[in-house]
Amino acid sequence: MKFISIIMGSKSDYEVVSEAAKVLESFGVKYELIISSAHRSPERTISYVTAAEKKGVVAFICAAGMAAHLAGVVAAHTTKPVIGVPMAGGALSGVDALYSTVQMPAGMPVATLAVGKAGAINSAYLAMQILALSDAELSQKLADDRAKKAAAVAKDSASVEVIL
Ligand code: RP5
Repeated sequence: MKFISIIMGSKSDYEVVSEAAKVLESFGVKYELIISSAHRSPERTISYVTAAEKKGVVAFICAAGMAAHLAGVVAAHTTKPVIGVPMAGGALSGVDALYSTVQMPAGMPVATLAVGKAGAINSAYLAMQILALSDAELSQKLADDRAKKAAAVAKDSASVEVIL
C-alpha cells in the first residue's frame, strides 16, 4: 500500500497541518496522520517511521514549530523523501522553526516549505508530485488542478482588468 505520512510535533499544530490532509483527501490519496515529537516522544517518533516504512510510505510530511527537529530526526531514520513544514508560533513567529528545519547538514535533505498554512498545503502537493512519478492517473489530476488554477486567475482578472 502506497501512502503519505503526516507527522506533527504537537496537537497545537493540528489546525494548520490538517490543511495538508484535506488536500490529500480531495485527490483521493491515502495518508496516515499522527502527533509525535522529536523532543517529547523521540522513541515513538522513530518506531513510527520504521513501521511506516514497512507498510509502504512514499514520503513523510513533518510539521513542527519552535526548535523544530522533527523533520531532521525523521530524515535521520529513513531514506524516503522528507518534507518539512515550519510552524509559526512562539516568540519568533516561525523563523526559529524555518531555520531549524531548512538548515540540514549535507547528505541529509529535508525539503523545507513555507512557514504555516501555505507550507502545509504545499507539502501535500509536493508529496503527491513525488507519488505521481509512478502514478499516471494522479499525474493527470495534478495537471487538471493546475489548469483549473490558471482558469481561475483569468476569471478573476476578467472581473476587474483594464487593458488598453
Ligand atoms: C513543537 O513545539 C510543536 O511542533 C509545536 O509547534 C511547538 C509548541 O508545542 P506545544 O507547546 O504547543 O505543544 O514541538
